Amino acid sequence: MSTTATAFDPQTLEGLLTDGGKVLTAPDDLAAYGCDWTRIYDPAPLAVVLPKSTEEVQAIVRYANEQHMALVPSGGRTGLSAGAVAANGEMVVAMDRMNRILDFNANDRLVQCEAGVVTEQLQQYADEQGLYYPVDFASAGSSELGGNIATNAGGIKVIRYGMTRDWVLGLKVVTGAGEILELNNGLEKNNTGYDLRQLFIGGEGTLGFITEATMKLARQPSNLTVMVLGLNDLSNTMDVLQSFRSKLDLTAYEFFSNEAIAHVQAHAEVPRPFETECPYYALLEFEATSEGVMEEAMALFEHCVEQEWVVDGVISQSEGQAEKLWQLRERISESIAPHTPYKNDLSVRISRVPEFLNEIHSVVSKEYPDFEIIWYGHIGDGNLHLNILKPADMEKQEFFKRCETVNDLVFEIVQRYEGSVSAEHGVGMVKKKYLGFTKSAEEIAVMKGIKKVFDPNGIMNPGKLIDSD
Ligand code: 2HG
Ligand code: ZN
Repeated sequence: MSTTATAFDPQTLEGLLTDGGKVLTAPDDLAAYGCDWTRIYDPAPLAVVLPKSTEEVQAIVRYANEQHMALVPSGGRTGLSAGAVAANGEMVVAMDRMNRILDFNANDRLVQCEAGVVTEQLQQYADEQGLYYPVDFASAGSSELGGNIATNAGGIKVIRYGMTRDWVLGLKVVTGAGEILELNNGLEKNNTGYDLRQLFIGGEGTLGFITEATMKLARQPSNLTVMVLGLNDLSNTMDVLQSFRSKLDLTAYEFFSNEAIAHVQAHAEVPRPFETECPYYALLEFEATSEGVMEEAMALFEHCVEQEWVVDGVISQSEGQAEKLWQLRERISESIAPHTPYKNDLSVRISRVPEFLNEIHSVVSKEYPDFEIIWYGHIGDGNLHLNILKPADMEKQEFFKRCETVNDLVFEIVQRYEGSVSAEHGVGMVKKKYLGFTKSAEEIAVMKGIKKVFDPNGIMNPGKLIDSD
């Protein structure tokens, strides 16, 4: 079917929005709502619609089915795989006005939210209740819950708390066929066959739109303490991880290269953690719940130094210091953004990370010796962010084209290591053509069959994740 509407009349659509939703068609709005943080594609939506209720979303989906109109869901648009890009005359369905926290129950530790609730808003709300929403990442101030769920967002605390999927106990969705489904109703246990909720989590809006979610909250962590350690050898990051993990429950185990720190220093004036310069750094975090835990952490640090795994290190003595040390990791992405990075978000089993990284590094640097390669990521989850920076004198399109030529080599390594071409950023438009490096043809065929069930006319976020046959 055609994914572009032929005769679109904003007033007809607005007439269907009986709860106060609205339609935008001004060029500035189209430009803003038509793209995410990927910045590879030029935004070209037909219009933007901002519904106020699930029933309005249902009316929009039914209208789109009648009109053969493609729909693109839009949350905070902080994605990095072009999952929320409208570059082909689609209608953007933006959840910004569905941003209310609807209900909270302290006994259940559940909070019911509309899809447009901003991640930080949920984190703050949980804090006010004396609880904790643990999914966290640098874009928490802009990203919206519906988008987090649709992309199964990960972030910096996955080693302890898992991905967004682990916190969703209920969903309200509008399917591509225009049906409203209420899935799982906040139940912790519900063993009644297929769990359709899980298909919408990480489904990238290709099956339907999430309009509400019931999220689980955790107890607040206490006295989070951060260590940054300098290492000479990448393989030692795994020795250090195993040592610390054997005695402490880590809430984070992150990694970044010396080149990454140099960019943060230049961009954000964040000081180095210590004088000694090392090729690699690990950042770990744990709850220092007692003096004993702190002593244990220091003993582990000394052990790692004795083994010559760690060259130098620093430990936070206050919340403020912990936050400063986190900036070394959390501000990398924004610091390299001016260099138009080409991004890959890869994962393998954690034991294989060092050899995997080294192999990819040598392939990319052999092919493009003049390109700067920046490595960082959630190494405790086996998740590495590979960013290749654009040389200042090279055209953006030319640069991306060259990076794509090396992708086949990179993804061949991913496939050989049985890893993933997208660990946490999703597939969207950017990684769609590489899906076969991680999923088998049979698995992709089943995914297409599932899409057909929920979205028979192929109007939901077409061109993302998989093509409907
Ligand atoms: C992070 O871990 C984000 O900082 C962004 O997932 C990664 O910019 C990137 O490549
Ligand atoms: Zn990340």
